[in-house]
Amino acid sequence: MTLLNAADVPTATPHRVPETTRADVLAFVADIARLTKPAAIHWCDGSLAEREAVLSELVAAGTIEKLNDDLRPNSYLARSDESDVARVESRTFICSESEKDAGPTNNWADPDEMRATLGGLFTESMRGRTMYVVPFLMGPVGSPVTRVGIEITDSPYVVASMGIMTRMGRIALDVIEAGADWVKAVHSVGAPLEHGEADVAWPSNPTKYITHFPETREIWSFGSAYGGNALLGKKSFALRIASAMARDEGWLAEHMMLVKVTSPEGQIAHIAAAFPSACGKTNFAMMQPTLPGWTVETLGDDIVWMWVDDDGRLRGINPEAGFFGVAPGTGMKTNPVAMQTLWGNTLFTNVARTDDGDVWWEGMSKPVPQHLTDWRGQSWTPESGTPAAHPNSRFTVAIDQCPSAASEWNDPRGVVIDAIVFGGRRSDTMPLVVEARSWEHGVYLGATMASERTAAAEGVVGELRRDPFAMAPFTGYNVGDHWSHWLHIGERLAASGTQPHIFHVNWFRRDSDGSFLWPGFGDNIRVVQWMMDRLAGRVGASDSPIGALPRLGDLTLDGLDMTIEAAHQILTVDSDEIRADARDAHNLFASVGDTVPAALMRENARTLQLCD
Ligand code: SAT
Ligand code: MN
Repeated sequence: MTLLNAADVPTATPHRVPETTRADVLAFVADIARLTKPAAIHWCDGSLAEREAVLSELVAAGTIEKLNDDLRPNSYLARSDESDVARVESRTFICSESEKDAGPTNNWADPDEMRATLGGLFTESMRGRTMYVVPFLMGPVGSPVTRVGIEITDSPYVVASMGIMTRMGRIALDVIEAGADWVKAVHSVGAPLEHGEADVAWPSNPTKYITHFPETREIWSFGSAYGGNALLGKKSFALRIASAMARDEGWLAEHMMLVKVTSPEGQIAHIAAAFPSACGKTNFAMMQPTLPGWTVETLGDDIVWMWVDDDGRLRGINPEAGFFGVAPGTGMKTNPVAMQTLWGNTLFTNVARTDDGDVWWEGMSKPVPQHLTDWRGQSWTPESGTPAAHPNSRFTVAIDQCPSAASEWNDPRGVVIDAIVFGGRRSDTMPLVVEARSWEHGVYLGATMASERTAAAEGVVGELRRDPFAMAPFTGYNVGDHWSHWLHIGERLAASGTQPHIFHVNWFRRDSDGSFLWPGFGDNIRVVQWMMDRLAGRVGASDSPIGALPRLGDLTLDGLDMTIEAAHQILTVDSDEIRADARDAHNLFASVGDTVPAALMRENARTLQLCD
């Protein structure tokens, strides 16, 4: 089978023959090749041999280096360009036909104008490079919400990462071959190579565009090779495009982690929790409970797709197959399961390297090594005064390496969701945990959640930002319509009497001298225990303007190094703070405008009323 007109694509390496008969796939690949003029085309099959070839190519190019095989088998370290280290929300666009559909939380661009801009940027943008065709599945084979994409990219680093983060290659092409619809994703680092020109270790372009066309289900990304900017199965597809699909088709695509919790008595609960990037989803997903007899098993750490099943219950899967986790702060004390997961077969990005060829980052261990090579590739000592690992440095590793992975993680039937948790990083105002009064009130808590900024995206770290459903940068349509969609799903679940309980948590509350009041990590099981008591109807609560709070005696606090005053402080709310917060939430609603559901306006008014 000929893939392309030979005149269009100069052949540096032999083309692999695509094993698809789908004319739409062949046309897509041919069109993009004609536009971007790569030196070669490689169809990814997802095989081990292919993976090894791509990794060797990356080593040869200086993008990654192999770590010491005795210390970290089959693992690699990538150092990105210093200007390409996180998602770029200011360069991320939703190009819906109407501006209103993008809503106030997104950057909107006219689709025709954006297509014209992209047409210019992508013209010959892959010159001198190999263009990889990366078919990938989001979700296990056979789930009702599993979807397929094809990412075309000129970055072998993206290929290696997508191979870990998704079910990539032949497995996805087979689903397409069987007739599935698929999402178009086009990615270029935007750094064409002239004949004979030497490459840089991390090709990228100062001009960046991360663009989404929700109506035609397309993604075009230019200029960055980092994380969610470039691994287009993740935020771009599994959240921005999938949320638009989910709205149209009646399901949910959310920025959540998913766990299975088992109590000593054998009570099982599946909990989906939404927190903004770098607020502890991965730590929660891999929690090692400090209370005896409890287990937490991991289903996912970043994205959950949920649907209403034939029995009217909410079910969820994790569409991903790997973790792209924040390295700094991950250590044997904070997340031993992650540390065990990272024993080998891991691609690290922007962490520091030890002199014996292993990795290191802030928070991994005490004592701090006396000498390192930092994320920029510079010699580093504790006196350097700069972080050795970039604050948004990452590990990329397959879920099946995780010792706490639940056996259901790959089950197409997913799991029944018993509880939904929202949370953010708040020094004040929000208590340790509160249970929503109703589904509508729970949607209000999700819609109005706020969090202090982290290094996962550009912006001033620490600044408080409203981040509805932890989806502010990820909802591919109008945020108010997203809230209506949640209310609508709630009505469907109410019909079968199976609405999950909704909670809001805050692990990050501080006392007046700035130190954290709650130990967090494995001790968060104490909060989960209260939630499961609530699910089983075993425990009461005290009312507050923002919902039901545990009473002091309801939470197992023994064994904690915590004063009664501190416990009291995290389990109570201050009416003045809640009132101020509800007023600020009202400002958010005013900025969203007429798409805010009336039910949420009522919840806002009720919150203010209860503060008096
Ligand atoms: O870079 S990613 O978007 O994949 C990580 C994150 O921000 O959660
Ligand atoms: Mn995330």
